[in-house]
Parts: sequence; structure tokens; C-alpha cells
Amino acid sequence: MPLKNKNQFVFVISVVTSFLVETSYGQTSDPQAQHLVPVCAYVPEAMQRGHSNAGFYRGVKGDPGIVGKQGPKGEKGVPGEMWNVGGCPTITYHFPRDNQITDYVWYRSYVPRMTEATACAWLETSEYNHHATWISYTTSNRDNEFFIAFINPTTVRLAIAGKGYDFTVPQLTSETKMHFCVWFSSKRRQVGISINAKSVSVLSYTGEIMNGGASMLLAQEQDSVNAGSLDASQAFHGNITNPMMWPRVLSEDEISNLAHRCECPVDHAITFTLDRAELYGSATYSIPDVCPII
Ligand SMILES: *[C@@H]1O[C@H](CO)[C@@H](O)[C@H](O)[C@H]1NC(C)=O
Ligand SMILES: [Ca+2]
Repeated sequence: MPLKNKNQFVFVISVVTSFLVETSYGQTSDPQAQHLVPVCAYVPEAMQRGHSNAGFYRGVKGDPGIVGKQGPKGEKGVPGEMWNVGGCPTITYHFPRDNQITDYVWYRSYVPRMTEATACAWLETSEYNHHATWISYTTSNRDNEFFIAFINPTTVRLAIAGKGYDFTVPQLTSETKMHFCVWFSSKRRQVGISINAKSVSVLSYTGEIMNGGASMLLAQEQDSVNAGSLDASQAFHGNITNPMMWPRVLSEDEISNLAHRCECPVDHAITFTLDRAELYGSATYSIPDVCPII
């Protein structure tokens, strides 16, 4: 179940009107009885020892306290507050323009070397008719170390270690959010794609790995490192929510939980949280009230 990301603090203040001992230690030999005494209450030594005068300290129970007011609403949009209970960061990046090289989000943390990986995100676009790159990663050795792009309404391309793999997918027409996961595994020598948590295509792959330490962008195709040689005709126009990568192939159940319950496996390698993302041009972000689910 998706949970709201709002910080609501409800303070219930119970006013204790009197601090009283409800058990007479002078009249019981139960060794547990002392635990009923509030920790900060003064208990005369005589009572603790079970002295016969202990009944003198017994009082009446006070009235219940009043319920306190609801606390102030928390701040919104501060990094670290965008994580939902399922462990998914809930953030949407907006790329409002097509055909430009100025709008993108640059991942400003370390990209590890990966022998297998799964990249997932919710995508919302109406541009399936041209090459539209939603993520690209370029090292100094290879301009297409890793990218994922729409090529046309029935083709999604994964490039890995300089080679492209084209997945044939059911006609993409939806302008509402769809959940995509694309994975590669040098161990299995396979690449695959799931759309809305259903495996759509698995292809064989040469098995090369993705090198680490270089620059990863959302919404532009790089041909050299550090957002170099961008191509306006390959820009992505639309919204990208919760882009993430894991350094392994997620199971079908994990992908299903991601898309249906907004539960993220914790061993992710890449999350585009605000503290790791640099926004350029007209790219903006928003923090949805709820983590998206199908
Ligand atoms: C993206 O998000 C914005 C703001 O919520 C919305 O106006 C727009 O319709 C969305 N979809 C696309 C395809 O840009
Ligand atoms: Ca490239």
C-alpha cells in the first residue's frame, strides 16, 4: 500500500495529574510489584524493604489527562524525506522540452562497475516516434557504455559496453506513467525488459560488463564524458519518476513489488535522490505525495 510522504506528527500529551503509587509494598511479597512504580517516583526506603508503614504513602488515582493538539506539518522536499516506507525514493524529474541539449539531470555520485544490473523507472512521455534517451552513461573508452532509449513505438534499445540490443515491445502509445525495468547479466549472457512488471523480451548478449566511474545523465544521450557531444534529436521529453539501478538482476517478484507496492530492494547502486542530482536547463523536479504504483 502506498503511504503518503507527508510528515505528520501527532502529539498526544497525557497529563498525569498525580504521581501515585498504586501498590502497597508493605502488603505484598510479589517481587515484581516494584516494577509498577514510575521510575522517577520517590520510593522511601521503608517501602522498598516492605516496611509495615508503607501504606501511609498510598494515594488515589488521578483523572486522565487531556489529548494534545496535532503537531505542525513537516517541511516538504528536503533530501532524505523523499523515501517512502518501502525504501523507494519518490521523486519525479520533468523534462518539458524536446529537441534540445540543455535539459538534463546529471548523477553526481560514483557509478560502480557492474557485471549485471537492473535499471527501473516510471516513464511518462508522448514521444515514442524518435530516439528518446531516458538514461545514458559514457566512459572515456566507450560513448555507449550504457543507455536506454525509445527508438520507435515498438522498440526500446539498451546499449551496453558499446553494443545495442533492440527489444521489440507491444505498441507504446500510453501517455500515462508506465513502469520499465531493463537488465543485463554478463553471467547469464542475457539482457531483458519488463514493462509494468511483465517480462516482455529477453535477448542473448555478448556478456561484456559496464565499467564504473564516469558520467550518467537522465534525458540526454552523451557521446563523450561529462555531458559531452549531446544530440538534440535524441533528447527525452516527459517525466521520469524514481530512476534507480541495482547491481544485479531483480527477480520477477521484486519487480512486481516495485511496481505494485512501491517496495525497493535495499541493495541499490544508483538512486537519483536530490543530494546526488544536478539539474540543468529547464529540467525540474517534484516530490509526489504518493509513490506511484500500477
Ligand atoms: C509531466 O508532469 C507535468 C507536471 O506534473 C505534467 O503537466 C505533464 O503532463 C506530465 N507529462 C508529460 C508527458 O510531460
Ligand atoms: Ca552515446
